[in-house]
Amino acid sequence: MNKLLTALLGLSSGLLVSVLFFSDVGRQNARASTPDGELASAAQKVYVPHGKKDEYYLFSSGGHSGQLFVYGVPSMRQIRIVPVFSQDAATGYGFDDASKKMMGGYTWGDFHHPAISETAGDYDGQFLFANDVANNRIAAVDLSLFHTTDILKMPNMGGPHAAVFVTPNTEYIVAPTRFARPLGDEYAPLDKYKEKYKGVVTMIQFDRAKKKLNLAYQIVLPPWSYDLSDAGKKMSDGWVVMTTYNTEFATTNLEINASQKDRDYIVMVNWKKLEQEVAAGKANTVNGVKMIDPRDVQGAIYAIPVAKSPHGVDVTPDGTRFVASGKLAPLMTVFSFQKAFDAIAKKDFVANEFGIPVLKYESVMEREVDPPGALGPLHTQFDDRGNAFNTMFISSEVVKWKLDTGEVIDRQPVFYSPGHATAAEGDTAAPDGTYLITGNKIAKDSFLGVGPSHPESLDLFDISGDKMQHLMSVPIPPEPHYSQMVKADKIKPKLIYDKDETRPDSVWKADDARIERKGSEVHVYGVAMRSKFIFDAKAERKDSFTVRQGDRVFLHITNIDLDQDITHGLEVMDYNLNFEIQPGQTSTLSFTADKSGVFPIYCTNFCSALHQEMSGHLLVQPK
Ligand code: K7E
Ligand code: CUA
Repeated sequence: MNKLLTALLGLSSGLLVSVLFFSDVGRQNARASTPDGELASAAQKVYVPHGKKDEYYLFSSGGHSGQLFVYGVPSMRQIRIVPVFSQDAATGYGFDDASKKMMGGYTWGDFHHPAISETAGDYDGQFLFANDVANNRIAAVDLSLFHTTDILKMPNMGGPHAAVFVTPNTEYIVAPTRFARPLGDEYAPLDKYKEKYKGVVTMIQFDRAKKKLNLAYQIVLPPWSYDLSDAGKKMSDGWVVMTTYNTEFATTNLEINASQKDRDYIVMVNWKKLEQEVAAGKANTVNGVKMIDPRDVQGAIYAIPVAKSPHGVDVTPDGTRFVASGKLAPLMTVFSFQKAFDAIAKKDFVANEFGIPVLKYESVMEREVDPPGALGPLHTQFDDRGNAFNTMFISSEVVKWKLDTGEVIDRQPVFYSPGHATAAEGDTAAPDGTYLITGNKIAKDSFLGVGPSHPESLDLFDISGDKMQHLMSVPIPPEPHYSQMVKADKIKPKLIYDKDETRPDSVWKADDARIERKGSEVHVYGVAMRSKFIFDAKAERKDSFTVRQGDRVFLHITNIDLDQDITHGLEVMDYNLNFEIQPGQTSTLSFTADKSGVFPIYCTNFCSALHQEMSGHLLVQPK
């Protein structure tokens, strides 16, 4: 066991905690002695006066909150929370019928890695994709509405952690699994791990017109753990690279048992080849999904040894290299796609693991970068001038180094323990080289205390010069893993929902509001407008309606205020119901009126001076 592993394992015994503590005292002192001039320059760079807008949107994953956090850069003001995998009372997400159905019975998700849709290797700003590691789902968020438009459940998976990464034209959204599991929801004891358990990569397509995700096919792999992945671009377009750990096949006590071997693997898969094979009908069907074994396809899969238990793997903007970060070996390894292709052509293989040809490390590796004292590299980002930026979880810093030479150019402290970093336009073929944020796991002394658990934080750096400049820290709810920083003018938000006159449940004129009864179903086709609800235009009291106890009630409400920012909400008292209807939107909320009595209804979203008057009644006649 090396020293670092001992230190990592010492986390539970408090050893690592004290290591962190000492280095942080040094950081606090360094921060306190920052010259005033430097502080003033940092303050000026992040100040965005009222009336001016930020240069970038930052979309940060919300981890186990299941949400997407939207910030502006460089002000680092939080602008929005978009619910993706978790219920949200503020927007009624997970309450109305459509979003409830989309969530598929789950009330939360563990969202790690957002990816913006790409066209020709550039963020096109139309959609954002998200993964739920806990419940095997992928979501698509429409960035014109800032609303989740589809969620896809993936069978045969064990936590799509290495997701989501998109290919350069969003041909595929790539989602490799973290835990190997028996296919088809089958039972198999852990003793049968090596034979019965499988790793899987799900390849998903997205229909932009219908805003729908579709399962294209799955790739079956050895039962290793797939940690992170990235898609090739330009000369490496067509390939996906993934880091693995637990190539030891450990089934218990992974912190020790999955860290035995000196090397794990980077797996390279050629999705263009597999796509052709699947199209030619060469796939099996498992649990309703087309599944292909890449070992049956000549030239579709290779493994490259890499320093043990790597975490991130990131393809350079020009697509010529990929950089792996060694969680347990404190170094970054630069690999060359060209060298890999040459080694494949020469059949320069050292072994065969599970039927996968293993390329010789020395033949594919270009350089190892090992800055002294820099510990716990997790993720790599890039600028437009050939530099790489690495987060160091244990030594709490960002290291800037030259891709061509491995020369370390700058190191700056982070407050504290960064996981991912995100560079402006970072995943594109042409990053901006302006800003970098780190998603930090520990905030410690950074903000006012809020009890035993502190917020997580984001640190913003100006990376336009040779030296990085730390500009500010902001708190963020749990938990920032990866994020996407995209030029503000690429996002085209709509001000009003498109008026869809073809929807049978929409009502666009107040006079058309009506109630239809079908047996025990009551359908209310109503409108919300400043400052009233109209449920039944013909009734004496248009803002109230009566049902019988046990009826199933459907509230189809259209917000006919076609005016930006005029949003209405609707709650039904004591029924635990609330939803939001944005301008031009029709939303349906259904429930069973199982309690008899009188239940006030009111608008929950402040919409006009007479918002308080925007109310009515649900009357439920006892059985
Ligand atoms: Cu937090 Cu990308 Cu799930 Cu690394 S992962 S830190
Ligand atoms: Cu409508 Cu408040």
